Order: sequence, then C-alpha cells, then structure tokens
Amino acid sequence: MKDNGFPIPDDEIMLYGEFPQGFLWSTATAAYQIEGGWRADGKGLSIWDKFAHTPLKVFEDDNGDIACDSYNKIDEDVAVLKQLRVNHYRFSISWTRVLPDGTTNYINEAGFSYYDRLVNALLAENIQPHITLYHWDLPQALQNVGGWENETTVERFKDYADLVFSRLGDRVKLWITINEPYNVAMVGHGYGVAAPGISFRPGTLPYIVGHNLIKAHAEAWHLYNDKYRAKQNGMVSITINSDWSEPRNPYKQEDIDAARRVIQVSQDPLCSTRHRPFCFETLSGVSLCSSTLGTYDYFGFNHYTTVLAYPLNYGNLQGAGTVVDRTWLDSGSGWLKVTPFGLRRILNFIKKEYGNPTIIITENGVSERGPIDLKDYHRSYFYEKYINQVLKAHLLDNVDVRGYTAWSLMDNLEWATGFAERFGLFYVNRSDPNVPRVAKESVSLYSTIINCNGQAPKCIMSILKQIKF
Ligand code: PNW
Repeated sequence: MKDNGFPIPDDEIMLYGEFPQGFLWSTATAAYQIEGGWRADGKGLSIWDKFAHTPLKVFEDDNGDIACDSYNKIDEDVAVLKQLRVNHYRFSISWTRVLPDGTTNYINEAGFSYYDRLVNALLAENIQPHITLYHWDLPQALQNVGGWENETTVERFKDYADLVFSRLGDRVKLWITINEPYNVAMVGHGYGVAAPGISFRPGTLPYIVGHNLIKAHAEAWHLYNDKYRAKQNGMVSITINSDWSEPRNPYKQEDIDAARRVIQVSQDPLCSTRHRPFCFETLSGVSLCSSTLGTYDYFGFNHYTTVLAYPLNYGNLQGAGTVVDRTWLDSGSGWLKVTPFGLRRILNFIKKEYGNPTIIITENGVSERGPIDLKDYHRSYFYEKYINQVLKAHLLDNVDVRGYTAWSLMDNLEWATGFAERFGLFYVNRSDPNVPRVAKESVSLYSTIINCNGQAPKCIMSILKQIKF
C-alpha cells in the first residue's frame, strides 16, 4: 500500500517502552458537562443553559442543571483523580460562574471561590491544573448582542482571560484559550446542533465566528505574553480537534488530495502556511492566519478517530466527503470508530506540517451507550492501543509529544446526545442523590499505564519477574 510518506505502523504489535520522566498524564472534563449548579450562588446563564432548556435540542431533553454535581463535589473529584494516578487534570471554567453577564462589570466571588478551592485541592495532591477558558458555554448576555459573530466578544473574552490569569495564574501553569474552534464555528453556527444552535447562514456565519474565535485566542495569548508570562511562567495554547484522514482509494490521487483537505480544514487555525489556500480564507475572505502565527506555546490536540476521504466538489470549490471502513470497531458515538493507527499518523503529520511543535494531547477517548456495564473492556482496549501509538510516535518517530489526556474522567452530559453517550473512566450514578462516582474496569488499566509511564503488559511482566515462586 502507498504510504503517503508516513510510517506504516504495525498496528497489532505492541511497542515496549516508556515515556520520558515528567510525561504529562491527564484526564479531562468541561464545566457545562459536569458542574451542575446552573444557578448556584449568582451564576449567570450561558448559551448551553438556554439551548438545553429548549425542547428537542438535547436527546431526551437532558440538561446540565445538575450533571455530575461537581460544583458541590471537589473532594470526590480529587479522590477519583488520585485513584487514577494522573499528574494533571484538564477542566474548564464556566465564564458565567465568574462573570454572570460576561463582562467585568460584576465579578461573582462565590463562583471564583469554587475554582480557587478546586485548584488548591488539586495542588495539595500534586495534580497540576490544566485550565480551558472557553469550552463552549458563552454567556447568554453576550449571545444576546451577537455572540461570537460580534467582534466585541473578542474584547470581552480578553477581559475574562485577564481576570482569570490574574486570580489563578500564580498556581496554574497550563492554559487553553478555546476548545475546538472548528466545532464551535461549524456545529454551533453552521449545523446548529450545538449552542447557540444557528443553522440558517451556514455559508458565512461559521467563518465570521471562526475568525473571531481565533482573534480571541490571539488576544489572550498576547495578553499573557505581555502581562503575565515573566511572572507566572506558564504556557498558553488553543486546542484543535482533528480526525486522521486516509484516501478512500489509496491509489487515486483525487482521494489522496481529498484526505489532505479534510485535515487542513480542521487544523487550519494553527496555520501550516503551506495549506492556507483551502482554509477559511478562501471561503470567507478573512485570514485567520496572519493574526495567530506563532501565538501558541504548545500544540493542544484533541483526537478520536479516522475517516476515509473522497472528493466532493461544489462549483469551483473543492471539498471532501468521508466514509468509514466497516471492519473498524464501533463505539457509542456514530462518528467514532476505533482506529488507533490514525493517532500515530496524525502526530507525524503535525510534526511535519507545523515544524515539530511540542504537542500535548488534550483529549482522546471512547464512548458506550446502553445498559450500564462497569466491565468496559472496549475502553481498556482503546486506551491500550491508542496510547501505544503515542509511544511509537514518541520513541520511533521522534514526535515531541509531552502529554496525554483521557476524555473523560467521568460520564457526563455529552452535549446534544445528553447522558446517553458515556465517555467516562468512572460511571456517575445520577439516580442516587449523592451522585457517586464508580470506577469502571478501565480505571485500573489506565492507572497501570500511568504507573508504568508508558505501557501496561511489559510493566506487569517485570513485576511478575520479581516475584519468587
Ligand atoms: C469533544 N466529532 O468534542 C469535546 O471537546 C468534548 O467536550 C466532548 O465531550 C468530546 O469531544 C466527545 O465528543 C467533539 O464529531 C465532538 O468528530 C464531536 C466530534 C469531535 C469532538
């Protein structure tokens, strides 16, 4: 098979080895998906509060009013993180919990206190916080004046970032400005199946929104650089999501080109200069690239799956359609097929295209649906195979990957699909008033991989060897 210049991994063969000392092992959540406390202690409403309270927008009309009740469960959350042995925890701040109307006119100290206590509780256990400022829950008050379509939201975001850096930056050294700008722009403002749920101007609105999101990121990065970096010495990035994409027919040049376009579209905000023509620029007349070049301290990367691409052209615009291979294992999410090889390939792609950046994998994980079963062997399989591909990328391909984050710490509100799709390492029993977190089988696999700093079976073998029978 043609290799397109990327290493052809021996998927089935596990590589025995370790990550370097200090490798970042993490797991992630997002505020709206876990916190609950939707009106607690003066919190303002976000576009997700409104969207989820609109009938028929979320599966079974689920909402995040209570979710996993993390707003009241700092100790429980830290306890399960400890059980996992992670050294980092990625979570997001709810903008309206700290600034109820989105502006700095009024600071909600009770809301800040939650994050302050959470950060301190994490640090007390030697778990470093990795904070996302914007994981999709824009203040509704800002949406009322146009939201991300309105350039003034960029200023509001900068003020919000300034406040959070000033309050938490003495203790927090890793930041993400915006989670998945592509999904915010396309899913929220093109398809309309995420908040704010706009779908009537798919030809232009997503591109205006994308432009403002990237500007907001760049403003926050520059602000940190100018005002906080010298003192706080942290790193600020954006998190980009991208599937890996293979040509549907590896012998067809059009399919090879289409596969490349699929990746360019989602990764464009970070601008590998070579592939700008197809990106947002061509379609919207705005360049996301000039304002952002160089404005990230590491490449934050969310990855789940692989697709097979073929050309789909609209007039003189070249697009791409995608299909999947029916032999790939399913998950609880229609879009997510288990394809570990794609992770090594896309890490190599990023290394090549973006000049060997420092990469932190900020999300990777798998879901299930249906009856609760704590024996989640599919998830253990997923993590073992995907993490081994990261190890191969690091040891065999010299990709500068410094960290791995499992999505998600616990089952939570999976956006428009509600609580039905479950990505958690821990099951959350939401019908019990105490909302307990219960470990699934995969917890022991992931914590063993972390403990061995790379890969479980070899480590278990070396432990076994030390046992005298
Ligand atoms: C990410 N896709 O979103 C988000 O950052 C999380 O909040 C979310 O829970 C997680 O992935 C699982 O879905 C994505 O369709 C949503 O390719 C959809 C896609 C990718 C990422």
